Amino acid sequence: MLIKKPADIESSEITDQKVYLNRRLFMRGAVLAGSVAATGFVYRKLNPPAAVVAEQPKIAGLITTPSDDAMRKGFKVNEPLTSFEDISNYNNFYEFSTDKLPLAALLKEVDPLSSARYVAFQTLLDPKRMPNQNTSVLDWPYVEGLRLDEAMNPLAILATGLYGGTLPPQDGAPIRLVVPWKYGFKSIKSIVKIALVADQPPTTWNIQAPNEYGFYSNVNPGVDHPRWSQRTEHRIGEFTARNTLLFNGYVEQVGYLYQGMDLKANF
Ligand SMILES: Nc1nc2c(c(=O)[nH]1)N[C@H]1C(S)=C(S)[C@@H](COP(=O)(O)O)O[C@H]1N2
Ligand SMILES: [Mo]
Repeated sequence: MLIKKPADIESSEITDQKVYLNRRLFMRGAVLAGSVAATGFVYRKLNPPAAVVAEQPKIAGLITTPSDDAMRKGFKVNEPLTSFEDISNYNNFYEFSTDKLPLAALLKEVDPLSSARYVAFQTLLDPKRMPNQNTSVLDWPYVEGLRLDEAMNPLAILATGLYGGTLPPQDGAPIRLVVPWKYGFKSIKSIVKIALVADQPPTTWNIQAPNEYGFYSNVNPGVDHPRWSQRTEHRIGEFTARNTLLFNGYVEQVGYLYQGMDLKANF
């Protein structure tokens, strides 16, 4: 099987780390900038320019308690900022983890029974630390699932890191699924339970809106969401739309999984 190796992927195809980590701010900024008249002001407020590192006095290894004045000025280090060049090129794999294990390796390790046809995943249920679990916006805990052969595909990744560092909480620490050929919600975060099951397991967005979100949720420009087209997509940090690619461009790697299936019926 062919898998895109780091060398096959142009660095221009990888989302810059700064852009990735700030994308919510960015998207908020973009929405407001589009809808509010004072665009420049609002945009600058939500996306302040990068902090300038001021010349710092040498403190020769002394650990001091910061004065109120220093605290007001904010956090600064006696280090030059990492260059944009370094940040955008220090990636060894896609925009994802370097610490990754294909899910397949784990499944082989447990040697599934022949009756196991699906893999079911469950997120941590902890309303104290995840306050929205006190609301009924979704059915908690978040659950997801894959067919066993999908889960065995080397592109179905269990990730514990991002850009060579540990996985930030908001990206699903300590361990999450990454299924690059499916829509984002299949990539369940902060997993606490993985089960091999005989029947197709329930999935959160399918429970929420069964006519809008199917079990498969493969990226497919030819199958529209009932409320919007899937023909084009916007990449984070880009202003112009791109054509959506079938299976997010991984036809060669995952196409065999869906041979002969009606992808409109199995959306
Ligand atoms: N447990 C859990 N996993 C989740 C979600 C969630 O709300 N809870 N959101 C999903 C959605 S809708 C998307 S688009 C991706 C986003 O992952 P990212 O924030 O790391 O890009 O996570 C998915 N995994
Ligand atoms: Mo999403």
